[in-house]
Amino acid sequence: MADAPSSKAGKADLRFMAAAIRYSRRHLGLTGTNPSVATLIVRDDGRGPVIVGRGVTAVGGRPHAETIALAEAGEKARGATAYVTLEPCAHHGRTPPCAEALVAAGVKRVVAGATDPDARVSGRGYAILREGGIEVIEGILAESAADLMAGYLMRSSAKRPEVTLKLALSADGMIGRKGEGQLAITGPVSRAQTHLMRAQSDAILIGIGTALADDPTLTCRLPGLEQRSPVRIVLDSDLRLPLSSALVLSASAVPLWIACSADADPQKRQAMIDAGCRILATESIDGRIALPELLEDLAALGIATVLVEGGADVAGQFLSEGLVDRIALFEGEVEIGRENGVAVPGLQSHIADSFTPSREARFGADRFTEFTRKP
Ligand code: AOF
Ligand code: ZN
Repeated sequence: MADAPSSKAGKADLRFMAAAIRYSRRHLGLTGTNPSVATLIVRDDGRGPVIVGRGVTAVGGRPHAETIALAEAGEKARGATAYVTLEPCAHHGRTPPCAEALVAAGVKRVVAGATDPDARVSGRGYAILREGGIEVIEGILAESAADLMAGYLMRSSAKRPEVTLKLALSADGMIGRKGEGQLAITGPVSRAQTHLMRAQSDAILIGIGTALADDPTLTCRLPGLEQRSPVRIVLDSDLRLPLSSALVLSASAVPLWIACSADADPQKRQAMIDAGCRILATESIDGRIALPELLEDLAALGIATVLVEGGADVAGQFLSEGLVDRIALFEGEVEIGRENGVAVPGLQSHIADSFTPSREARFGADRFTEFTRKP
């Protein structure tokens, strides 16, 4: 991640901001339409810097990180430095402005990561701090801070969610075998990682082809994280998903949203609604859901991050329409063979043309690469 250095920030500032960014991961996917923000309050009484208060945006989005960190620091906040991964808010929402709280607590310096694009904040948070006599250093590790809030930032600025395409590829570049349902391409460590990605996403999306072939549940099944399953979305223009599918049968426990075309059979629609599903009637072109419209609707419903999990056609459609922001590519050791294999159309050229690797890892025997869009 190419974070720009700043002349006013010392080594300790970078270290504490990096720690704040790591801490902000704690509530990823749990803060509703609010981003998961972290605040560290650090003071140095001559014997080296010490963290005296820390906070991360609470589950559900409130209280904000600053409120929690200031409450912990108490009087120790006076004269301290606050590290905030996002510009402190300036608006009277359901809580009073964090920028005013930092001033009132007597904080001396604020070191901030990303600027908040929310029209109620954008620059005004910094202005309140400065007017209150606080030294403000903006944009420290801004790219890393923004990376963890990409969904929030995308929803605020582009009015659509951030889209991550998750793919498990065989050693010869296939995502499955023709005519077969789910196939174990990657190992257990990769699968656990996928379930963690689900837990940290607002929604997970598949096409009707995958729903029919695999009959998946798409929930997060990591021990302890079962309650963190995202909204499940199926692209199903003609409402072909059976009421007896694992998805529909679990619709009362985990939300299931069906994107169908506006002229889909009204009786089938009603049956889905009665089974606990939410219907998203969307324009469709040649039997395919118009993705830009659907994404706009999802953003309006509060969805900031979408994990696209299959299959080949859906992946190809998102890629060719330029709607993928991030690719999570898991590569296993299994060979499938070209004749029987199913591939995502144009995957390699899309990656080469529009994406750049941002993270690499090994999960057991599998290789993992995350790609983000080229600037
Ligand atoms: C902060 N600290 O921890 C977060 C912030 O509905 P409200 O009142 O909670 O306001 C939501 C807005 O607050 C959101 O759009 C973003 O601008 C900001 N998020 N701000 O100072 C935090 N999560
Ligand atoms: Zn706030």
